[in-house]
Amino acid sequence: MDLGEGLRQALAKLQKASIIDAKTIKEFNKDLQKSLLSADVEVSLVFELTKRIEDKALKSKPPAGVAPRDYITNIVYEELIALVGKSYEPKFGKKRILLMGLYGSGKTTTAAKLAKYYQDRGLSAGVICCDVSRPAAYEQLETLAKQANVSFFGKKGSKEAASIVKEGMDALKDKQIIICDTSGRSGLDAALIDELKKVAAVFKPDDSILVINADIGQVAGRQATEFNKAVRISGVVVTKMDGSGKGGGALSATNAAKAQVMFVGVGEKLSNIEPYNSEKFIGGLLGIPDIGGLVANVQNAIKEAQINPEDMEIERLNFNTFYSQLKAMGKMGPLKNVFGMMGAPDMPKDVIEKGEEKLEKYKSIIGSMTSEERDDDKIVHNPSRIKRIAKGSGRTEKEVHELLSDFNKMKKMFGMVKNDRGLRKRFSKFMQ
Ligand SMILES: Nc1nc2c(ncn2[C@@H]2O[C@H](COP(=O)(O)OP(=O)(O)OP(=O)(O)O)[C@@H](O)[C@H]2O)c(=O)[nH]1
Ligand SMILES: [Mg+2]
Repeated sequence: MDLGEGLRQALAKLQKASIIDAKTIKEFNKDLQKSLLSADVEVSLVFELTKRIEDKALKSKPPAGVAPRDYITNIVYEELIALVGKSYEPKFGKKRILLMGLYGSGKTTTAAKLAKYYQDRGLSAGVICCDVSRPAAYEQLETLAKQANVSFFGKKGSKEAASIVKEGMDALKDKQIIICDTSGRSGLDAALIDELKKVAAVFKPDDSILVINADIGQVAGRQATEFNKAVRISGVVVTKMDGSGKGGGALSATNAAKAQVMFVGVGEKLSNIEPYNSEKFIGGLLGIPDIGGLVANVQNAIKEAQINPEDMEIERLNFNTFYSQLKAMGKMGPLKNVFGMMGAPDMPKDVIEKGEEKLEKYKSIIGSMTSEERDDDKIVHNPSRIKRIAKGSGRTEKEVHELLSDFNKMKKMFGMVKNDRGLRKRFSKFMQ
């Protein structure tokens, strides 16, 4: 099964769910795990990802106006983006690009594709054939260069990659983009490392790119790490994304190996290359072509909720704000039904009814707290502090405990209000 199909099915199920609870999330995660694993995404990455989705989905609530399933979709989307790594934005300036990789990974094709890509965007480009092991490498790149309408340099029969590149740089010195194709091997052996190092020493590439075939899946990570250790790479091109079900595995493993995916090959034609765009990739997988729009909406709503000043007011419940809230309630007169009218969860009866009475008492108790204690209720829960506060305020320890318990009740209610945007609005209006 290809990664896209599995994900689309899992997401479709989630979108159809009438309620989204822990069970729904768990089921979705199971499907997600199955499809990621079948796309060759590394097992620990898969489990870390679904754990994060579960945590985020269950511990936070969608902001008003955002449907739970869109909210969850956004969480899944963000996690998948984090899994497959950042998009790449090519810079359009003079540069030398060294391509390397194992047999058949797509180096030669990519050399011509990249040269065309940059030339189509206004930069002059040329390619150098430094593959000294494959018999027809010279002809292959020469033909592709002609098709791409870019310059070509090579030395038929020469086995000296480093001297070829030196001459090639000279021959192509008026080109803004120079791309060097190198020999492939069945593995990264000492001879290949040596050859690549010699070429790099002369060529001094701005980008050293490892070309890998999407079909190798998670092995891409190990390959990126090994090449990076041996010859230092600045990024990766993943080819054959068009025909592989293991693209997700290759991208995630590359990202886990801390290598940037720069371009992806998406077909055999010379124009079939694009800068890596993880948003587009994930949108395609999820089968939501307008995922960008959906996600932007959800993200805006989340951002709005985060910068809401009412939110901050509620966040800062400490003994100072507790006192002023009690006072505000006192001014409202008969408080009994106010919270009910707002649609708030029930504020404990005695806090509401006796709020006014308690004000004086609480004022003196809070007055004997240190400013540290007023800021952080947690440290007050301590027998010697309670004793000291009671003594300082001329109140009993029981009364201090009473304050602490009322404070906790209000804090709990604030928590509920905070998580409900509509309620929060009404509440903050009422408190002003
Ligand atoms: N479908 C598809 N085919 C590709 C893509 N990139 C390369 N190919 C094909 O993969 C095959 C190998 O590509 P090459 O560019 O010759 O690979 P290479 O790494 O230079 O191979 P060696 O020089 O033998 O190591 C060719 O048939 C290409 O047409 C791609 O993005 N999509
Ligand atoms: Mg080649």
